[in-house]
Amino acid sequence: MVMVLFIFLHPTLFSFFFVCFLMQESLNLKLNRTGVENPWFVFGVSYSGALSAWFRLKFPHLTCGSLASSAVVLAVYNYTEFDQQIGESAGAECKAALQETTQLVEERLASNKKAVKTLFDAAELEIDGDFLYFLADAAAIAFQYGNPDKLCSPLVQAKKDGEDLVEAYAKYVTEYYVGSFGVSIRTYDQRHLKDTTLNENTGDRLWWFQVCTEVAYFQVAPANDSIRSSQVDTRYHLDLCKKVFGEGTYPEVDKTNIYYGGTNIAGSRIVFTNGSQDPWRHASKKISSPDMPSFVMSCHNCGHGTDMRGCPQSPFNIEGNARNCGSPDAVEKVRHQIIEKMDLWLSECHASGRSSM
Ligand SMILES: *[C@@H]1O[C@H](CO)[C@@H](O)[C@H](O)[C@H]1NC(C)=O
Ligand SMILES: *[C@@H]1O[C@H](CO)[C@@H](O)[C@H](O)[C@H]1NC(C)=O
Ligand SMILES: *[C@@H]1O[C@H](CO)[C@@H](O)[C@H](O)[C@H]1NC(C)=O
Ligand SMILES: CC(=O)N[C@H]1CO[C@H](CO)[C@@H](O)[C@@H]1O
Repeated sequence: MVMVLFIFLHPTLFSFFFVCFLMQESLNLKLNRTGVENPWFVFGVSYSGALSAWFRLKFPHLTCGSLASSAVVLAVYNYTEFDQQIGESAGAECKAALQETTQLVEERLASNKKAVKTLFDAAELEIDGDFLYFLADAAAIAFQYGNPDKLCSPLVQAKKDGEDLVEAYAKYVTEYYVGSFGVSIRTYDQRHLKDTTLNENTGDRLWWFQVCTEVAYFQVAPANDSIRSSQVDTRYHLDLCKKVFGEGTYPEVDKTNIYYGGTNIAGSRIVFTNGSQDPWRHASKKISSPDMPSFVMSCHNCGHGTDMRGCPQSPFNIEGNARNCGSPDAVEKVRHQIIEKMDLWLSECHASGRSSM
């Protein structure tokens, strides 16, 4: 059983090992020296945050420590906390407006499918589940990447003014999520995900393959009080996996969690961080344990990887500024805690002469 995972997940970690090795060689070459072995500290955010923690777990003798920022180390099958966190991050008023919007969209999908999809410039998403998943993700991103007001302010205002919520949401989605955040609608199209030709969007298919075989994080609607459409359910995700990758493709989350330990990861010298508003934080390690401190940054727009990326973020502007976070102090405090741990672990590593390569 473990061997299967060994084949799938291990090559990634093992290729990291080669990257370290090659970087050390090229550094030594550049500085005209031989045989010097630097101490290594691993960094990563999100899935690469999990890889950062797992690399330290599997190669403790090659590393001095790891920062696992918003690291999704726990594979979750039905990840209902994702939607619940969006509700919490949004607050009562915005959450209610989002829920009403979803209900209206569902009604219009039933009465005039083409019109509502066109309103979102998303007529190409023929499968309703894909369209509803796209709309759900558009809301999630505002909280995940530190821009809650871009979504909530106009929506709550539209509700107060008695305006059409679907139109207000469509404006946010087309102007902000697609227009400025820069997401491609094709990302949500199962037909596109089936395309195996290599191009700049190949990553979409690769990510779904990880989701459909190892980690799931199926962002299903919770049974009660959901923001997203209840049509975004377990069956939608399993159906996508089957259609995109073939019969019999489903995520073996238990194997993943047994192999790496999930939130019971038996690592050491790993800092975990999470952002208070981030829907992903429930798949991370939230509780400190000896030698693996976990820090939270709490603020109005503290999201995914805020310690490394600041606020807000988008794919084209990854490095946000901590000064734009609701509480720059909350972020700076965690950054200092990370630096303290790095200093300590690097010095201990140096003193013991181990964990270098
Ligand atoms: C590199 O180091 C060697 C041995 O110390 C020395 O002979 C050589 O001149 C150095 N080369 C450069 C470019 O500094
Ligand atoms: C996930 O949710 C589906 C639908 O509610 C349910 O049938 C299934 O048992 C759940 N699986 C797990 C592992 O919780
Ligand atoms: C459903 O959610 C509402 C609103 O959060 C809550 O008041 C209610 O107790 C929940 N019902 C159940 C069965 O959990
Ligand atoms: C240790 C720590 O501060 N982790 C936090 C991460 O987020 C959860 C959810 O809010 C908090 O309960 C943890 O305290």
